[in-house]
Amino acid sequence: MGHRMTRTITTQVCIIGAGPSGLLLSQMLANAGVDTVVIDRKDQAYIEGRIRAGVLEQGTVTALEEAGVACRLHREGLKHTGFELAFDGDRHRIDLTALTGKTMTVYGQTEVTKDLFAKRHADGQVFLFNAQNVTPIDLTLDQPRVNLIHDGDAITVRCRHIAGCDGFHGVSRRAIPPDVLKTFEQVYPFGWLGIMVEKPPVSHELIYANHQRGFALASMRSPTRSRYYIQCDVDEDIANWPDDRIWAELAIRLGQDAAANLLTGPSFEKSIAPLRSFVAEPMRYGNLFLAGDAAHIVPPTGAKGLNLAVADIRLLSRALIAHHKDHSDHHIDTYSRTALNRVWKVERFSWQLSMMMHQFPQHSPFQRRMQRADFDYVSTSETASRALAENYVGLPLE
Ligand code: RFL
Ligand code: PHB
Repeated sequence: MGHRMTRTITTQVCIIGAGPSGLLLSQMLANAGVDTVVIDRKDQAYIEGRIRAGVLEQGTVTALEEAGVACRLHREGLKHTGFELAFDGDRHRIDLTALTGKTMTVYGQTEVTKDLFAKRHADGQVFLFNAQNVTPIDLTLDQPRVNLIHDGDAITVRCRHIAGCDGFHGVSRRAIPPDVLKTFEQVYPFGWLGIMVEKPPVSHELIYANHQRGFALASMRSPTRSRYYIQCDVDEDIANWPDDRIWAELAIRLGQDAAANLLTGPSFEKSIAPLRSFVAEPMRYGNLFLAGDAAHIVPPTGAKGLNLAVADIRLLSRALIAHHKDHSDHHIDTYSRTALNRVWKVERFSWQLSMMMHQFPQHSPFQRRMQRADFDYVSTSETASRALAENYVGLPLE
């Protein structure tokens, strides 16, 4: 197939992926005077429409503040000082603020993404949307490149560094030679069916419930918009879950008290997400750096995916700025080790909370009792509650 034109673009850092990781990185680099080009295989409307995370750690909010994109977040975000755990109808509140001095903020990933796009466009950021055949090459050379097809033209982006922010299904991680890349994975035997509803949430705080019939989560996006999840089979046909069945199941799993306050209505988004734990090591190969979902996946139970991505970007932006502005490679050389150190701790927390809160088909009555004991211990021990809270509000950057 012939291409109309061949074009070369030169920049300092080529960012693959315009999700929250790639957008925030380009913003932080731009603020420091480092030039980037951002490539995505989708377009802006598609990226802004992807409904995913909803809960931000204080460290994430600080990063967005420092990047200069937290104005609307401060206006519209909901501050949460705690959340609830439920086990077969019994409930226990984790007072995050009393236990850690910190809060969480409910503000959708869709909104974070919109705010970042607005600021990047205002600053004149170069984006290449709907890019095809995106291929990072010459990764161990001082001038790596990213080749792609854009609007029928063959484009080469020449740069000094490449940031692989292209999510779990992206090309960056796969560009690392197989004898260098180590991956670690656990797939869970269920998924989360999520719905969005234009009704006030059942409770002003999140409720994570483990019930004999499976996990359920009551979350929200605003005082008038709620987000619910229930555990289902991974290969479940979504057609088997009309809204009525979801509401009936939520009423049972969240427990009687919650059921009494459940405001139902038609859902306007419904999808099933698989649950996975995944880590790729190292997060750097030559002049390619992985960040966010490109390098690791956590099951959503701990609300950590987006927050972990932002933590990576804080470390990576520091490293790239030090190189391009201060000619220091210390942070570049320690990026993978420093990031992975935190990644594994967040993986541990997300895995542990997932193990505690779901119904596993293969579980024996003994393992079921272990989950109950976990819940009872957290409910009665301030030390156990604090350990959970410390992880939930977000571990220190390093
Ligand atoms: P993204 O958001 O996947 O963005 C990657 C971008 O790369 C593009 N891309 C490519 N571009 C060019 N060439 C290619 N070959 C490409 N391949 C892919 C894609 O089009 C996309 O635009 O990764 P990023 O930026 O690292 O962000 C990570 C977060 O999106 C993710 O961790 C969170 O959404 C996870 N997550 C949650 N995280 C939280 O912190 N708190 C939560 O409450 C939370 N809830 C969730 C979640 C994820 C969920 N799903 C559906 C996976 C709830 C759900 C249901
Ligand atoms: C969400 O509101 O989408 C959400 C909240 C908490 C989680 C996961 C997802 O742990």
